[in-house]
Amino acid sequence: MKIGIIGKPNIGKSSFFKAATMTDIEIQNYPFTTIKPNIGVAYVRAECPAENFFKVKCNPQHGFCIDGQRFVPFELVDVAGLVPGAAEGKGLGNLFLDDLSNVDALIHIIDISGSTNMQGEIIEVGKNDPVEDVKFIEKELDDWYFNIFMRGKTKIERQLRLMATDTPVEKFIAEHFSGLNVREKQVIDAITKSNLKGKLITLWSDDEYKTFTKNLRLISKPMVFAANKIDIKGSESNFNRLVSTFPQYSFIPTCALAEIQLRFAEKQKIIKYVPGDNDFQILEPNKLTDQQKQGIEKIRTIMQKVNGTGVQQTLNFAVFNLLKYKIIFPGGVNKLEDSKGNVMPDAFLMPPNATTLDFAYKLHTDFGDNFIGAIDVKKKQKIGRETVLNNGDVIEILSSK
Ligand SMILES: Nc1nc2c(ncn2[C@@H]2O[C@H](COP(=O)(O)OP(=O)(O)OP(=O)(O)O)[C@@H](O)[C@H]2O)c(=O)[nH]1
Ligand SMILES: [Mg+2]
Repeated sequence: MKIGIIGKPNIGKSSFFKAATMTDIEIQNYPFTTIKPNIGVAYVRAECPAENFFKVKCNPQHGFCIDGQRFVPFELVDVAGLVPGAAEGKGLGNLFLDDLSNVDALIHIIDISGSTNMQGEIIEVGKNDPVEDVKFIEKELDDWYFNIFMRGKTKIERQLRLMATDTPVEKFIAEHFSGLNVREKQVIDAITKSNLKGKLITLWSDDEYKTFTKNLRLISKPMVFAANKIDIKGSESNFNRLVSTFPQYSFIPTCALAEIQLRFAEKQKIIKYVPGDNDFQILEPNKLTDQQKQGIEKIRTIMQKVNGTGVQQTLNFAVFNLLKYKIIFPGGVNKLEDSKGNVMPDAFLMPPNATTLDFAYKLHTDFGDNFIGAIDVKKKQKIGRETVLNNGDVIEILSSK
């Protein structure tokens, strides 16, 4: 599972990425700092059943656990900034959208303080309207999908003519969009949402092509908005205006800069901070200068206002709300450790409809092929192969081998 970061230049995409992945990448106060994509590991935060349910300490082999909060890894991608007209080659163009073609969801970062213009140049706070930022990125993404569709339309129509009349069009459209990770089910949903069910593709109007590709984009690349630079004065009123202008979208106030500072202070053991918390504790006040203390207290004030820095909240929203993924833990009724004695070492992100059998296959092909049953370890109950798993389940797979 992979999530991409998108937005115009110089608004904090790489800062968000750096805070989430703790990798050392370039951040500058001018546009087009990032050209080649940054790919890294971010984490989604969830209650750890080891500490919260079984009351034992865990030893994660992937990700980590702090105070009973488990951090499960997934891939995050940060790309160059988009400018209006990118589809026609403006700025760096939109070729680098290909770097986002296989992501499952998008985090669209905007400068909520309105202090960067459409090209990403710094301007007076409040001079840019973030409403326009939302609109133009949407247009670029819509153009991206529309152009890909139009390039393949003739081929799709020809394929349909050659095949039996009952061959579903979604098969060909999904194949054409396979580079963007689009699945047949998503094409069907987009056709239904566009009121085009049953209408021959050759009879769709130009407007209907546009509606369909927009819906396909929304369904196959769901998006959450991170309203970044919320620390800058005047941002809050912009935020409220944005929320009321686009009631259909989700906006999370963020301060990527603060999250970077907190995570580095935590790494140096200056503070105790669990990513996603709305507060932190200073461990070594003597090691801080007055200026540093002032800086860190300023961060605390922002966090109290908007309930944390918003970075972890955005990552969690993308994984759990947009994609509806679930975290499933392998375990046994009599044994929570692996062969090396690590307690609940693994946690897996599974798609929304994943069943017990899917989980068995995820663990090992042999478990899937020789599946004879499974146990919900928390409830100590047998469950069937078709049971859809719940977020936070601990599952034991019983296999005949
Ligand atoms: N005040 C404030 N500044 C921020 C915040 N996040 C990032 N910045 C600043 O915004 C500027 C741009 O940050 P980057 O992370 O490089 O932005 P980007 O979107 O990756 O930029 P490009 O790669 O050039 O498109 C830097 O000066 C950051 O320090 C924030 O939450 N608050
Ligand atoms: Mg960047």
